[in-house]
Amino acid sequence: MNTSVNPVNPTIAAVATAPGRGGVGVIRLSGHQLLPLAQALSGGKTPKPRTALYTDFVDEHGQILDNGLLLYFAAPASFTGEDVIELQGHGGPVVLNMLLQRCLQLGARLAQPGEFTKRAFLNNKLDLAQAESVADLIDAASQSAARMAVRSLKGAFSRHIHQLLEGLINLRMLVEATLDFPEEDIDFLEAANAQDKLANLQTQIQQTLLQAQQGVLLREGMKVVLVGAPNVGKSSLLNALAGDDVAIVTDIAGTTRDTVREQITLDGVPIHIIDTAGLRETEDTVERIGMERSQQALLQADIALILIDPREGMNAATQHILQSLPPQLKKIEIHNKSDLTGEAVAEVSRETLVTSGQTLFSDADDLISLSAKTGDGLDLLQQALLKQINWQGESEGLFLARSRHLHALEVAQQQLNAAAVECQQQQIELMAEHLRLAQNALGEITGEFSADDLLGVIFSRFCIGK
Ligand SMILES: Nc1nc2c(ncn2[C@@H]2O[C@H](COP(=O)(O)OP(=O)(O)OP(=O)(O)O)[C@@H](O)[C@H]2O)c(=O)[nH]1
Ligand SMILES: [Mg+2]
Repeated sequence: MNTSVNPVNPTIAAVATAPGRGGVGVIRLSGHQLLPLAQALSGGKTPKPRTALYTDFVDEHGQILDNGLLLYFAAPASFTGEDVIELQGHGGPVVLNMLLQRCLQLGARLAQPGEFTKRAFLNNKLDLAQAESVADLIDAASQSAARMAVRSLKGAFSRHIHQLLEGLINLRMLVEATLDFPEEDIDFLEAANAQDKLANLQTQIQQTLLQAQQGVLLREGMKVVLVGAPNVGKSSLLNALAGDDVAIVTDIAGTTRDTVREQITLDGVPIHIIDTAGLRETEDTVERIGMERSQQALLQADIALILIDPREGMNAATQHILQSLPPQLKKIEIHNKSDLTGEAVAEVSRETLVTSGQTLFSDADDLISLSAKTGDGLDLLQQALLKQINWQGESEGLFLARSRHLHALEVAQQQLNAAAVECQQQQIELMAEHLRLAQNALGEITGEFSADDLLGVIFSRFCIGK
């Protein structure tokens, strides 16, 4: 029997639970008119919509494959807006695969990553920002990120964008009216406070952009790379920050050969820390490759922590690599082993160095003296990291933004600024065009103006079954 009656939108099926063993495993199906498929799977039973049906799941000969719950959601009252069936069976990979094969035999095909959510979007069950927050919720690296993702999923971010859009559309109506009825000249716009309305929109979008920048941090975090000469304590600092023995620490110079990665969260922000091989002149091939990797890691970093033992200063190899770093890379110089060197645990900025009597060996703007071994001064480093990325802390207005949203907001802001210039010069036609482009940019966030290829990119990053 083939229940896939609509060749345009075939029935899709996927294991929705994570791979591996589990108490329960879920298979999810979406398509048109799935009742016959449900009957075939359950050996002739007819499930009621939104009611759990406890049943055997059977093959084409009536042999029992598994038993569990069958949930049937009739279109359009489902996640995707189509008929949806969920099979909750036993969570073993073999039994789930047998069930999945049975669904395929009944006419379903394997779902692509994100295809369920994509259908929900195409059927107007979610807008694009909400659809993205489904993936963000699943990928959330911290509780704060998860809370923000749920807020977006429930439409907080979309409502915010719609509010902006509403203001913008109101303004556009005024401006377009001026153009359509030439007798309504510039005085008409003045009387309607068009300039104030535009200024108000500019302020709102500026605030939204700031929140979005914070939201991107919360979602994507920052990459921090530890560099320095061998034995300065890079791996010890990684372990101290992670609160775990992630990397091997010994007093042998050249202990770390490969890059070691660990993720921690600071105040909800995911921080990806990369420990690298110590930098020095060496004939050892493995160590040399390790040093090349250190350099590569630095190129992808947001912040470099340059570790130094102030008694030794910076060695030539570290100096050499630091010179080739991208200028936008933020740097913090760390004077480690304060328990041995006697340097006071402190955070000092470049400007106040003279009064503190300490020396900076790099071109970093910030110096922190600490001890990776005792943990003294670790809190100063944690605060400095959050300060470097300008993290303001979790707040109600925050939403989990993506770079895509940031870009769209920036374009909208530029267009509004350009519209303000044209407004002042009484170039109403040009003003109208900039406002139109600003609206398009905002519309991209919620998916009102999204090209198919953009949708493809967004949904392909989801997991299968979602
Ligand atoms: N007293 C003291 N010892 C430290 C401190 N930090 C690290 N050490 C010691 O310094 C030695 C080297 O530490 P590692 O963390 O392995 O140094 P590394 O920079 O990772 O060295 P490589 O991997 O070889 O580049 C070890 O014996 C650590 O115990 C510190 O703050 N105080
Ligand atoms: Mg090391």
